[in-house]
Amino acid sequence: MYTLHYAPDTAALIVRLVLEELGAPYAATEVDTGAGALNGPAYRALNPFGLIPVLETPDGPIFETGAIVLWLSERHGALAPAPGDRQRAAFLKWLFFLSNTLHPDLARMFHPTRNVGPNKTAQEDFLEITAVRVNRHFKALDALAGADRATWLPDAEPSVLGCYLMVMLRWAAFLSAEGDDWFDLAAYPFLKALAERLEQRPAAQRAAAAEGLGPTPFSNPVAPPPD
Ligand SMILES: N[C@@H](CCC(=O)N[C@@H](CS)C(=O)NCC(=O)O)C(=O)O
Repeated sequence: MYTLHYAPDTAALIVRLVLEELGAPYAATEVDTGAGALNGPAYRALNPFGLIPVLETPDGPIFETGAIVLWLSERHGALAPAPGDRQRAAFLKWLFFLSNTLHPDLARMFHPTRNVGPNKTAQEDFLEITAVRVNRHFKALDALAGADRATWLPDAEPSVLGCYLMVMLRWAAFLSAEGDDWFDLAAYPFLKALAERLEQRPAAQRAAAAEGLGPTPFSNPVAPPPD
């Protein structure tokens, strides 16, 4: 039994999707971010950086989304090529691309003030430059999904990469709607097809229901209901 510390529609959704796809038993504990729980000693004991998600496991609490999903895939022997498999190198390369490059770019776009300060022009420049980068990332991922589906995003099977990528698509759609419509999933036909396929999976539907994300959480996300 794992415990996932989450807030709705955060990076914890990636972990929840993986747990649901694995069919692993877990309890989900919502972090009361509004009440400052991320700064409290109990949460800091789990993650000294005070960020979501944390997964409590028999091996101790794990933070960092990429580390959690990699650990889960290894522990359960699923959703990724196993260590030693010839497809492992490609899998790791793209997992780290998602967690080290795409994820931080998108995450920074949610917090322009935190990243470039209060100057509105600086914020607009920052968002514009980052949006160009993010679209470049999605273009590479779309080309890969089209050219090399069998090796990194199995067509019929879910994967850790698919779970990660779906939440990134969701965030891009929200950020774009709040900004100047810089992201259009239709421009990435292989990612769009993947989103439409993965969101119909029972695991994705369960995760979406748990967090109130609507019936098409990846291909056509609607904002979660207010608390
Ligand atoms: N690199 C971390 C990033 C985690 C992260 O930034 N989580 C966000 C939610 S998606 C958070 O906890 N934000 C609270 C805050 O920044 O105060 C990971 O991959 O888990």
